[in-house]
This record gives sequence, structure tokens and C-alpha cells, in this order.
Amino acid sequence: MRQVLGVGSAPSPSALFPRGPGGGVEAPGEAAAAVRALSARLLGLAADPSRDPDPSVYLALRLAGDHDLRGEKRYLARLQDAFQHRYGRSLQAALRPHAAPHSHPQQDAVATEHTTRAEAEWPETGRLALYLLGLRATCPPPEPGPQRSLVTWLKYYLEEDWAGSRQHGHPLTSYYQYSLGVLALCVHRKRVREEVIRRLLAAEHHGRFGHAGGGAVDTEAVAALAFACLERERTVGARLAAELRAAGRRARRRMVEAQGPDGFFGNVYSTPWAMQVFIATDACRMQPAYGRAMAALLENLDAFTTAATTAQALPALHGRSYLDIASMRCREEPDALTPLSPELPPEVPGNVTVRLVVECPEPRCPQRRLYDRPVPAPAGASLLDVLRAAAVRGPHNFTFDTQDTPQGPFLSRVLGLEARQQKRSYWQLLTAPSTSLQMGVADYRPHDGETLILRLSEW
Ligand code: B12
Repeated sequence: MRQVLGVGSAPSPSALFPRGPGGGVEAPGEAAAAVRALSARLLGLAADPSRDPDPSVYLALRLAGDHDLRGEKRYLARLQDAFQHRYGRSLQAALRPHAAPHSHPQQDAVATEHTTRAEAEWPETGRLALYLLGLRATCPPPEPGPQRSLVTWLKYYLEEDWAGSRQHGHPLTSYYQYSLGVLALCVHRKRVREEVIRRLLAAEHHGRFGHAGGGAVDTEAVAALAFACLERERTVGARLAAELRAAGRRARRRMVEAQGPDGFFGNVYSTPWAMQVFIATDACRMQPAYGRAMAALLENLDAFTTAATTAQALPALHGRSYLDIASMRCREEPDALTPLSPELPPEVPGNVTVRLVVECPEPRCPQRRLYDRPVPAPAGASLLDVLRAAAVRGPHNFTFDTQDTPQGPFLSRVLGLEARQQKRSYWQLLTAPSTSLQMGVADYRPHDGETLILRLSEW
């Protein structure tokens, strides 16, 4: 045992895994062992130096029941390296005209003459918010000095997002990132402007969290966590606090109504976020839907194969929410977790043939269907392998590009057509006739005879 940060006393297994009326929950001992193994696998992924450090991974390690304190320290150092390099400079210096390479010229009258918003740096509200949440979960707490400039940057990004939402009807990033920004400032006990909060309340009220790529439950849940934090930290007046409480209640009600027969709130990946809302608002024991969701999650732990999805699932599986970070104290914690190496997918003999279709709607593409070919690939291949196979196959000239993100490779360009964040277009992945995939290109493994559609969509 060493001095680290703890979140009150560890919840008992029966509190973590309550039995819903649907029953079917594993014995708490078995479930706890499975969750511990998932934490050990994430630790194994975190130890791989070829992966960029991701603040969500650090948060999941910090919110777990058991730790590898030296491993966590190493991971924090890698994170600090990445973020301090980027945000170590003061915002004022970066806003000075021509303060290239990472200036925010749109904020400066002189610079605006020379630079359009499209050229300017895009806010990183979500990533910075997650990093600040991670720093708050560190023990002993890091120096306050550098943190101040990070908070200033986050406030600035949130203002950019807020201004964007007034101008375009949605934040420049997304309501998911906007909510993370509000949550992180709240956990750091920094005041958030009432208008910024009200924008999020209005989006909740008017049901603006959904988009074609799914993710509505995830966004709704992060917003509800932000509301719960603001209310709990008492940084807002009584009237706003009452509105936030009501919004939180509505969000929980919608989640319960949206729970499918499979027990998930949305899908398997959004369910842990929704569960965090019940944990943060102390509503788990009262709510049979929570027990059903936990049971469903425990039965589907093998869905969590990537570091990003595992990191998002673990806090709820440990009975914790991001709000717990606000009340963390340095205390003794177990230090016996050892990393598990990631399992390689089993080799499958034989071949499959997948039909690959590329669609781009009018008016951008009068032709609509740009590609439609069978592509042979080894059995067990990922969609990314299929795209690679199509690209080397000629003579039909299939081309594509991906961008690395913490969630894995994001398909950004197909047949020379680029999806643009600023225009809110993206290459949607579907299986015929029209089911949107719940995984990215690197993780989805198509079966023989399946038709996969890459469709340029808007969200
Ligand atoms: C907003 C969002 C989107 C937006 C992102 C654009 C934007 N500018 O914000 C759009 C609509 C484009 C999108 C697309 C997709 N998404 Co999405 N998305 C989200 C959401 C709600 C928030 C992501 C975020 O902002 N995170 C915070 C920032 C700080 O973290 P980040 O990692 O830097 O975020 C970037 C990447 O994650 C990337 N991204 C977003 N989604 C996905 C999905 C994959 C597979 C990859 C590799 C990258 C990626 O865009 C983010 C913003 O730049 C998450 C919810 C969640 N629980 O994470 C789902 C989520 C990540 N998406 C998901 C999915 C399945 C997809 C799609 C594959 C859907 C589809 N069938 O086409 C596509 C990606 C296809 C492709 N071209 O490769 C799943 C991933 C599950 C998994 N197994 O990994 C999630 C978890 C939703 C869910 N509950 O199912 N998404």
C-alpha cells in the first residue's frame, strides 16, 4: 500500500453489482474478477510506448479499485509531456498577432484581416477537459502554476464553442466536448458563465444531442454529469440549480425509457456513460434499470477490445463516476495490479468475399454510387484490411485515408473525397441494408457475403 489518491471507501461488491428484477447478474466475486482483468488489460495497453497517451486511459486507471502506481506515474509523465508542450505557452502569447504556429488569430482584430477562421486552430475542448480531469485525479496534486494556464485555455475553448453554438446552432466541436469542458471546469471548482451553462440546458431541453453517427446517449450522459457537478459544487444560484436538477431527472428518465431489451442504454459503448449518471446522482439502488444495465455490461465485456472503449467502461464497472474525482483525497490504496498483455484476435482459416459500396449523396456527387465491387480478403480480416485489399486490387482504383485518433483509425477520405470536420461531414460505416456499425474500421470484422457501405453523411 502506498500514499495515493482514493475515492472514499471502496464500494462493496453487492453495491457495485446490484441484482435487477431481471436477475441474471453474475456472482459479485466473479464479476469483480472480470472487471479487475479488464483493468489489467488496459494497464497492458497503457504500457505500450507506441500508443499516444490518452487522458481517458489515465482517468480509468485512477478510478479503478486496484493500481500499478509506478505504471500510472509513467503514464502521467507521458501525458504531461504531450499536453505541457502544447499548452505550456500562455494564451495571451498565443493570441498575439502572427504568433504562429498555433495562434488563435480569429480573436485578434489585426490578425483576422489575414487569417480566416477555417485556417485558425480548432478548439480541443474535449481533450483538454479530459487531461484536466486527469490532473485533478493525480496524487500528490501537480504544481498549481502550469494548471492555471491549462484552465485558461479550456475556458477559452469553451467560449469559442459557445460562440460557435450561437452562430451555427451547435458548438464548433460537439455538445459531447462542450459538456466535458463544463464538467472539467466544475470538477476544478472554476466558475462557468451562466450563459455557457444555459446553452447546454437549452440543447438538453430541445433534444439537440443526437446525430446521424449515434452518440446521443453518450452526449446526454456527459451533459447530465456536468449538470450534477454544477449543482453539487454549489457554484450556481438557487434558481439555476433547480433547473439543473430537473434536467438531470429528465435525462435519467429518458435513459430508462431508452433502455433496450438487451439492457443497454443506447448501445454497449454508451451504457457505461449512462451508468455514471446514476452513480453520480446516487440513483443506482433505486433504479432497477441500472442493475439490468450492469448485468448486460458484465455479460458483454468482450466488446471492450480497444483502449478507448475500455477506458470509458471501467469507471462505471468499478461503481465510480467522473464526479468522484472532485472529492478525491490522497490516501492509501492497493498497489497490486499487474498488466495483462493484449490478446491477439484468433487466426481464422480461409477467405471471405465482402461487397464494398461507396456512396456520396447529391449535390456533391451526381453519380451517387461511386464504387461497388466484391473484395476478397482473409477470413477474420478487419474492415480496414478489406479497404487495403481493395486499394491494392486494381484496376478499379480504390483509394482511402485514415487519421489516427484515440479511438483508433478514423476513415477520413475515400476515392479522394475528404470528410470535413468544419462542414460536419463524415464517412459513415454501414452494413447493408442500412445499419450503422458500432465499431470503427480497425475493429469491425465483416463476414463472408456481407455488403459494407461507406457513405459520406452529415451529422
Ligand atoms: C461526436 C462523435 C462522433 C462524430 C465525431 C466528429 C466530431 N468532430 O466530433 C462523428 C459523427 C463524425 C462520429 C463518427 C463515428 N462514430 Co463516433 N462518436 C462521437 C462521440 C459522441 C464523441 C467523440 C468525442 O468527441 N470524444 C471526445 C474527444 C476529446 O475524444 P477523441 O477521441 O479525440 O474524439 C475524436 C475521435 O473519437 C473521433 N471519433 C468519433 N467517433 C469515432 C469512432 C471511431 C471508431 C473512431 C476511430 C474515431 C471516432 O472524432 C472525435 C472528435 O474529433 C463518441 C462517444 C464516446 N463515448 O466516445 C462516439 C463514438 C466514439 N463513435 C462511435 C462510432 C461507432 C462511430 C462511427 C464508426 C459510426 C459509423 N457507423 O459510421 C463513425 C466513425 C466512422 C469513421 N469515419 O471512421 C462509437 C465507437 C465505439 C467503438 N467500438 O469504438 C462511439 C463510442 C459511440 C457509441 N456509443 O457507439 N462520431
